[in-house]
Amino acid sequence: MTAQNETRNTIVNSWNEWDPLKHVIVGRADGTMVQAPEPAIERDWPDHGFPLGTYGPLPKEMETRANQQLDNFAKLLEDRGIRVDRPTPLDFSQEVRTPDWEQNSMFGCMPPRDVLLTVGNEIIEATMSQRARWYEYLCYRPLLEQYFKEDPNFRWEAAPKPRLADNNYKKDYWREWDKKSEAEKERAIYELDWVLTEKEPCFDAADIGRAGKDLFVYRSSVTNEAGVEWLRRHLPNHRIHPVWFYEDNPIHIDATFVVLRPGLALANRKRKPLTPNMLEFFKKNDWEVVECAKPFLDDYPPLSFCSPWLSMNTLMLDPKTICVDAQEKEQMEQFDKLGLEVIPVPFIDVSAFGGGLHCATADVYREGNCEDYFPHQIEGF
Ligand code: ABU
Repeated sequence: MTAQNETRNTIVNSWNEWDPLKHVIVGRADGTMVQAPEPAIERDWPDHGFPLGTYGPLPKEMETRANQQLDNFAKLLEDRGIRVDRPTPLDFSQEVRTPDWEQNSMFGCMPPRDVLLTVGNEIIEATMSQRARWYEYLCYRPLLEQYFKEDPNFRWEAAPKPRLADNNYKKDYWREWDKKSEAEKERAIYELDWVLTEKEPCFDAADIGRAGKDLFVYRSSVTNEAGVEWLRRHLPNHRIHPVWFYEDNPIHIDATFVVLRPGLALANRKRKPLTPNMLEFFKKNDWEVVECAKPFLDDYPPLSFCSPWLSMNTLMLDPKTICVDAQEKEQMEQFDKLGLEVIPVPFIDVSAFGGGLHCATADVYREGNCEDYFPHQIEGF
C-alpha cells in the first residue's frame, strides 16, 4: 500500500473509465479452465485439443506466461503508485451444483471486470449468466470483505443470483444456431436473439461502460433485457442506455464501444451500432466517436473466446494516459495522434484466460465525482 493510500479513508469510489486511478484489482490466470459444456455456451476447439463436448485446464505453460504478463502489469501499476489487489483463485476444475443444475467445471478469475461493477461507492457483484461462472464472485469475497471493514461508506451489493435453470436458456440454442443460414443469423442480430431467455435478470459487469451519470449497457448474449431493467431500477440516479451492435453472439462492451475520456469514445470499426439515435446522442453532446485502428490479429488466438478486438480493450490511468496491449502498434499510433500518452503492456498471452487489459482489471478507486457528461439527452435513447 502506498503512503498516499494509507491516509485515504474512502476505499471504494469510481464513476467512470478515466479519472485518475488509485486502486484496482488485477486478475490471476491460475487454474483457468476451458469450461465444460452448458446451455449458455459451447467450446469447440478441435485443433487445440478441445473438440466440442470436452473441457479441462488450459495448458500449464500458457498459464505461466499469462501470469507473468499479469504480474508484470500489476507491478507497472504499483510503480505508478496505484494500489493493486489480486483475487483468490478456487479449484476451478471442481464440479459445482445448485438445486437446479450440476456443472462439470468452473472457469477462472482472470477477468474481474466481468464480475464486479463499481459505481461510485458501490461494488455490485454481477449475476453472470453461465453456470461455470456462477460461483466466480467467491474469488473476490476476501477483498470485498476487507473493503467493507476499511471503508464505512462502501456499499457492497450482489445482484439477485439467477437460478440459471433450463428455462433461462433457449432450448437447443447452439444446435439451432449452427443450422441457421446467413440471412437467419443476420435476422438474429437485428432481433437480439441470443441464448438467454428473459426468465430472470442476467448481466455481466463487463457489459457496462461507465460515464458518470450515464451508463451504457450492452444487450449482449450474456446480458438480457431484464438485466438492463434491474440495473435501471437499482441505479435510479443514473441514466441507463441499452446499446447493441452488428455482431453475432456478442459479449462485453469493452471490445466494441469504449468511452475513453470526456468527449472521446472509441468505436469498433466492424461492429456498427444498431441502437437508434446512439451516434446522434454522442454528437449532440459534442463527443467525438472515432473508429478504432486495425487490430494486430486477424482471428481469435488459440483456445480464446476473445476476439482480435481486444486491441481496443484498454485501461485508462487518467484522462491522458492509456495502457494498451504492446502488440497493437496501429492502435497505439492512433491513441498517440489523439493526444494520449500510451503505455505499451505485453498482454497477448492473457487473451485465452478471458480478455485484455480492461477485462483483467476492476476499478476500486478513481479520483473524482459523478459528473454529467451528457447534458443533452435524446428521447428514446
Ligand atoms: N471480454 C471481452 C471480449 C470481447 C470480444 O472478444 O470481443
